[in-house]
Amino acid sequence: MQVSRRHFLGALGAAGLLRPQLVSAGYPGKSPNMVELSAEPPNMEMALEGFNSWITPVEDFYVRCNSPVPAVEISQYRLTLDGLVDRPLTLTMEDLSRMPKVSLVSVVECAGNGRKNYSPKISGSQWNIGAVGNARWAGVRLADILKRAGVKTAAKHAAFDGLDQPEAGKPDFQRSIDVGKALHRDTLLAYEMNGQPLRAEHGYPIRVVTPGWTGNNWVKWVTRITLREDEVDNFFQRDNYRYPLRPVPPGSQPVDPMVTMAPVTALMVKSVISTPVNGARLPLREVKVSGAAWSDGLIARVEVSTDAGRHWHPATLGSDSAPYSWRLWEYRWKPSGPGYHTLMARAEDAKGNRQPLVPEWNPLGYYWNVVQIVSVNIEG
Ligand SMILES: Nc1nc2c(c(=O)[nH]1)N[C@H]1C(S)=C(S)[C@@H](COP(=O)(O)O)O[C@H]1N2
Ligand SMILES: [Mo]
Repeated sequence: MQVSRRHFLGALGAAGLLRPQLVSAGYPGKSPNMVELSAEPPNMEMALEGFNSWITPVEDFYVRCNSPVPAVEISQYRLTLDGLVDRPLTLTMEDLSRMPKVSLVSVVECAGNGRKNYSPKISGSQWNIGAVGNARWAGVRLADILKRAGVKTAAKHAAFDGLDQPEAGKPDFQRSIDVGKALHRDTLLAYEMNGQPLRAEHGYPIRVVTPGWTGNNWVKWVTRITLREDEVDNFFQRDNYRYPLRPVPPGSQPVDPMVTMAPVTALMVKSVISTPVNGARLPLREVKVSGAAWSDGLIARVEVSTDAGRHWHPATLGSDSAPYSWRLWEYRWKPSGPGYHTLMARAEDAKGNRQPLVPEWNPLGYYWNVVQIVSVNIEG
């Protein structure tokens, strides 16, 4: 067995021997290839190579924290369920670990992934392409807990609060989802990511997993679930993570977001070309064009154009597939000759949704899923 240097150092780091050297990308134990947006709170995106692997290793997985990562003493941890329920509950980690364990693979993508590319520019984290990853999540069904508490018929939304405390002057992070999604059998309170306990920056000990939905709904370090009639009254629900109900002209300001905009929920179909990289100089021989594609459900096909969109060819989909996972794909391209070539990939999901050919600007910069353009020089 070959032990890569990175894994070897990782093992030493876990033993606390090499910590200073491992402080990379602003957070201990994260791959040095990650692109750091801010060190504290930690915000970092996956490098392009991450799209070459079906399961994203935790060290490569993007991190998005609105507030500093909280420290948790597991014996003190409690999960409270209250609001419009028949029997309010308080559960320990021990209680949760005794409930049936469920596991599934799902993409999680930050709604703002790609924001950097919108024009006119939009303020907020300037994510480029890697605020997304595909992991195996395991935990308990949120529905199992909700059923124990008994959801009253008046309850329409489930609100989540986590242990993270905002920095001075900033709002707390709270979010709600509609009760239908909360009761969906695939919505989890997860305690594992890729077979390991969640790491601190990914929500230890418990996070919400809403498969097929954007990252803002995947509340980390969750300690309180409140059933409500309406959406939670919080900045991150009211004024943020909302998308216009009707398309708006580029550059317009959000107006009355609770009326004219809806929460960002289901992922939109998207594909990324990870090889070759934009600007690559390649010899004149067959080129592997590859990457990943995802949506809020299954991917039906990916097509590749190597002539600026005149012709499209089916890509071969990877064998690894799960209902909410991304799908790897590849296309073997025989360049017609030397020179500058423009490559594109477009995905279609099982519901027939396709990627747009031009960006659809929106005030808060969400759902960037326009067909990506990669240009390469074939030498000769
Ligand atoms: N408590 C809490 N949960 C949170 C956040 C947060 O700031 N606080 N960020 C959310 C956002 S915007 C995203 S995209 C995902 C990112 O999850 P990750 O850091 O595990 O990749 O967590 C979500 N859950
Ligand atoms: Mo996000």
